[in-house]
Amino acid sequence: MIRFYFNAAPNPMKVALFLEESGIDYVPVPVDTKKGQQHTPEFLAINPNAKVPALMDGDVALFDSNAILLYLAEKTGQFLPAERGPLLSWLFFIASGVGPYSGQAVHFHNFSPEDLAYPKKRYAFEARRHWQIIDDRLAKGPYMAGADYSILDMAVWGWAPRIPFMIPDTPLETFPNIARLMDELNARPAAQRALELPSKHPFQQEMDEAAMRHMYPQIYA
Ligand SMILES: N[C@@H](CCC(=O)N[C@@H](CS)C(=O)NCC(=O)O)C(=O)O
Repeated sequence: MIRFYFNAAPNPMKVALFLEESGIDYVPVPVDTKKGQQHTPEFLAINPNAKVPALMDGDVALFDSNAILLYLAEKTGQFLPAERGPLLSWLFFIASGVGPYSGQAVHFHNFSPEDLAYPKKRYAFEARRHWQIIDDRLAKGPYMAGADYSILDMAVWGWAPRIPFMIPDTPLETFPNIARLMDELNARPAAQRALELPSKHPFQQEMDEAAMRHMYPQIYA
């Protein structure tokens, strides 16, 4: 049995989409990062990086969203592009570029305790550059891997809705091919179920000082 450790953030949602699309049996386990549940010894034994998502497949512990997507695609044989070279390149590009730059851009534009011009400019610039590369890729075919819907599209689906929160004055439609893919995926019943999953659990909504301490301890160091 698979246990899926999650909250409503972009990286866990990619995995929620795969789990719902594949029909694989799983138990959702909420991890309320605003309450500091990512720092418990039990969770750190699964993910020493203290972040969601994480997954237990029997006694195999997995962490990092894109690694989990690849693992599940290989395990089930579903949503796995046939050509391994491009799959690895795009998956690692998303894991090492799109995700981190997007995360830092969201942070400096929305959560930084100081209004810092240069980090805001650098990360918005880099986020835009990375998303443009994704949009250009999607201009060449319906999906990231070409003809078929795959884990690469799920990895894009997690972060793309946050574009307006990371690049000022930039609605999602600035990237028409990404917007088209989001519309298509969001219309899928599996995406609807994935999006509803967090609302079935009582996650703390308020970003109070305790939540800031759990999630951004460097502010108080
Ligand atoms: N590289 C990791 C990043 C995971 C990550 O940053 N997760 C965020 C949510 S999207 C998190 O757990 N934040 C809580 C915290 O930093 O305390 C992945 O792709 O899974």
